[in-house]
Amino acid sequence: MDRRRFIILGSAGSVAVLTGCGGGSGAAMPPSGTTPPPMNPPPATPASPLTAGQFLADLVQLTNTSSTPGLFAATVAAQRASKVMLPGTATEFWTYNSLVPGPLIDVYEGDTVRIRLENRLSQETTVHWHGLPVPPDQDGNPMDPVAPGASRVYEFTLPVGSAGTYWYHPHPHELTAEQVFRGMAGLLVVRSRTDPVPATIEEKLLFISDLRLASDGTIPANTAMDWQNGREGNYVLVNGQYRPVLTINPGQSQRWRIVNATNARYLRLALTGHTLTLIGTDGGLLRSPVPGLDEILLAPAERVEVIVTASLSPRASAVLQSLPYDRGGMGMMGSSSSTIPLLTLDYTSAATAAVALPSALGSIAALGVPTKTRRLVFSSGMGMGGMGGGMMSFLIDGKTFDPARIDLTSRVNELEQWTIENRSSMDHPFHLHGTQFQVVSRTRGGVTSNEPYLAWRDTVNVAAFETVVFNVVQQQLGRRMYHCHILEHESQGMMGVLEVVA
Ligand SMILES: [Cu+2]
Repeated sequence: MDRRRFIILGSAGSVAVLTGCGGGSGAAMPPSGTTPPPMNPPPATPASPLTAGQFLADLVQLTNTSSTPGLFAATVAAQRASKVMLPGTATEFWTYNSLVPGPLIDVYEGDTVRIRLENRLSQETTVHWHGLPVPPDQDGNPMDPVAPGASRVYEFTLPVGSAGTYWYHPHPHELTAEQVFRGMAGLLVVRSRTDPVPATIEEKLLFISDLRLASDGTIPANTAMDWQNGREGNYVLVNGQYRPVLTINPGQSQRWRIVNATNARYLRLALTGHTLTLIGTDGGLLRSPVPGLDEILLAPAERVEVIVTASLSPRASAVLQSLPYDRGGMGMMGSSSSTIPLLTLDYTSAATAAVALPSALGSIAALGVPTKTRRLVFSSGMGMGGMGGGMMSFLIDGKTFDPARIDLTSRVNELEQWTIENRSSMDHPFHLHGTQFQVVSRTRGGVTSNEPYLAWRDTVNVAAFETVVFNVVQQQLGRRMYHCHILEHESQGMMGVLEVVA
């Protein structure tokens, strides 16, 4: 008998707790499993689509339960919850605190963050603090799982200089992809008390995720093709909403922090009738604004901060959309060739005086001259056990992930130059835990382009047959993960372990 109880609250952002014993998802394929899933296409878009055009909801903030200055303490429960997506139908998600997306963690540089994770799922999980310089044993490595029914405390202090736009998501061995596509991910903003961007420039948080719904409102398991290409849904959501509306006053500037929290979708962001001014990347502000951008490519796990200035007439309207992008997956013509509306920007009639953006933003400086170089190679090959063949495996330096193996060793505080060469015909976003790096150059088709400006990143797209060079320093001892952030690739082992030693 199914003992789960559904309590539906219904409105945007609110979801209800599911109680009772549940099995697993019942459908996810263990990446290393021996039974391949059917090579079936994703279910068709449900007949009654999601409701579009609601006002963009603010993310629900995680409440700080501490009264101690400088300490942010809270509990986050990994649990199933349901939310109405298709009219009249409850969709079961896996969530943090029953919220889709997860609660916003809004903290300052210098704060100590103490988060208790309670795992009420039926499989192990972890919380990874994507991009933050937290100690390795607090970073939710797959080697440190929290068992079903168990809990643990993650604690770390945010150093001065870490202000930026981050996110958190699970990182358990082989299970990351499923836990994220079922809803587990949230935004984490680290603020500076000396932020050079005027507070009169209103901030908007846009947390973009991908959802696939079957016609019965359930979230289906990955198909074999998803495990190959990375899963894309049939809806792209902003703050958990489908094509919401954001308003802006004529003349007003807004600061948008945008997160690509999808498993595998590349967001080639463009705002019709407008250009974007880039002011920040994953790990914080650029040295100065980069204005006049027609589009920004945001690979899975990347973040940007942009200034949008309302330069059109009162009552005008614009659409934030994702333009076609070919990332090289097999049979992906459909998804890569379409333009996807994400959000409508509606102008009010009340003009607002423009606020000038300072020409000097962050204090980012070049890291210097590396004293060690290393090279990593992305490749793909025919995997084993695919009946009749056809299943690719995705490799780093010819290997798949082994949690017991140390793949690379770095000396703490040594400046290294990493070269990531992609010998496969698909794009792969490279992510390194525990620190931010600076891209130096990118080489494609024999042409090398130096990076046009300094930027802190923890994730960088390495396009098919491209080579990317970056400089990086690891500042804490212990084991760090590096991997492809197409989460289906990560969960199948396109990942390695870096040990940072004294
Ligand atoms: Cu990949």
